[in-house]
Amino acid sequence: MNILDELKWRGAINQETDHDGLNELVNQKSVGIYAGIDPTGDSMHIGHLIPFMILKRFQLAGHHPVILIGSGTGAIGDPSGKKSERVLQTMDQVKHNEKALTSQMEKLFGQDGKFEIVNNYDWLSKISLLDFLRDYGKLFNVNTMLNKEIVASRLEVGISFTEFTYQILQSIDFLHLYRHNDVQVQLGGADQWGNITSGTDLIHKVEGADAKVYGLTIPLLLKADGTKFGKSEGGNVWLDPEKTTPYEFYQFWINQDDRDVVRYLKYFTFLNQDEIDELAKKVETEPEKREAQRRLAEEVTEFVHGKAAVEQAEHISAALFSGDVSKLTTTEIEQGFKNMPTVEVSAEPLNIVQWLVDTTKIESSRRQAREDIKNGAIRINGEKVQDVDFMIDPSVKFDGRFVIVRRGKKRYFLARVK
Ligand code: 545
Repeated sequence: MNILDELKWRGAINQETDHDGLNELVNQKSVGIYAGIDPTGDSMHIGHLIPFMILKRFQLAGHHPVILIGSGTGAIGDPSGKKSERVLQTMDQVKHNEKALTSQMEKLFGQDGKFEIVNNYDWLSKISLLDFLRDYGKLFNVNTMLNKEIVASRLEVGISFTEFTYQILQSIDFLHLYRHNDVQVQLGGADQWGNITSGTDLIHKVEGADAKVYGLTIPLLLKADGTKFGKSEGGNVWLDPEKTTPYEFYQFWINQDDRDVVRYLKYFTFLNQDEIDELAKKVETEPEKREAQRRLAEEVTEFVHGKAAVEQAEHISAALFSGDVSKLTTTEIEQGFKNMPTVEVSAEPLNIVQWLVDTTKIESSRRQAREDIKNGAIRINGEKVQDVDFMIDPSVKFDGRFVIVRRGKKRYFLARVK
C-alpha cells in the first residue's frame, strides 16, 4: 500500500488534480509536499489539524513536508469559507499569531525526521505592484477567477479586489516553492481546491505544461448526526492547552459516538489498518467498553500534548468517575474542574451544614443539607461525611487551595479558597 492507497483507505482524499501522475511520482522518489495556514488566529483547532496530519503521514512515508505559515496571505485573508468580507488584521496581530502557530507546528513535526517551515511574507512582501501586474496578473484570466466556486459564491454579497486577488498570492507561493524548495504537491482542506488548482495552472503556464505538480484535497469531516465536527460544549477544540486543557481534549475524543469513532481513528491516529479493524470489531461486539473511543483519545492526546498529558487525563477521569479525588494534584484539579460549578470560599474552618448552605449554596436549605449528609450523599475531598457537626477546614488538603464536594453520584462542586 503506498501513501495514496493509505489515504484512500483512511477516507482522506476528496479531489486530486491527476491521480495517476501523483501516484507515479510518490512511487518514484521522496517528494516535497506542502500545506499552508494563515495566521488569522493564535492556535489551530482540530479541524485545521487534519491536512497537517496528512502531511505528517507523507513525512512518515519518507516524503518531505513543507509547512507554510502565511503571514503574507494572512495580511489579506482567504475568502474561502467566508460568507462576507473579512476585517483586516493589524500586522502586529499577524506577527503574534505567526509565532504561536510556528511553535505548534514545530511540536507536531519535530519528532520524526526532516521538515521545513517557510513563511510567504518573505517573498510576497518583496513583489512590487508593477512586477505583480506584469509577472503574474497577466497570467490570470479574470473570467476563470470569477468562476472559482469561492469567488462565485461571493458575487452577490460582494467581494473586494483585495480578497479577489488572494488566489493569485497562493498560486505564487506554489510556484515559489516549486522553484526554490523542490515542492511538487500541495494539499489542503476541500475549501482550498480553487486556490490549489489556480497554483498548478500558474506553474503549467510559466514552467511548461509538462511540469510535474499536483494538488490534493481532503474531504470536509462531518459527524454521523449531521452536526459540525470538532465542537464541544465549550466551542472549538483547540490545540493550545490554555484554551482547551489536555483533559478536556481527551474528554472530547472519548465522548465520540460509535458511528463516528472508526472514521476518526483513520483520520486522527497513526494506528494501522489491522489495529483499526480490530477496534472496529469491538465497536460492533462490545460497544459498552468503549475501547475504540479510549484508544482514539489516548492516541490523539499523546500526539498533540504528549504521554504525560494522557496519564494526567486518565488519572483525572478515573478519580472523578470513582469519586476518589483525594490523590488529585492541584494542576489536575484545575483541569478536571474547569467546567464544573465553582464557588469561592474563605480559608476559615466552618461547620459543614453552614458551609454547604450559606457559604457555597450547594444545598438549598439546612434541612436538605442535614438529610443529604446523614444519607451519605455528601463527600468532601473524596471522603464520605455523615456527621452534621463536621468542620470543613480548607487548609487540610490540596495545598489549602481547594475543597472538592460531591453530592450524590455524579455532581461535583469545586470550592476555591480565596
Ligand atoms: C496560504 C498560502 C498558501 C497555502 C495555503 C494558505 C492558507 C489557506 C487557508 N487555509 C485555512 C487557514 O485557516 C486559518 C487557521 C487559523 C489558525 O486559508 N489559504 O489558514 C485552513 N487550513 C487548513 C485546511 C483548511 C483551511 O489552514 O486546509 O481547509 C481547514 O481545514 O481552511 O500558499
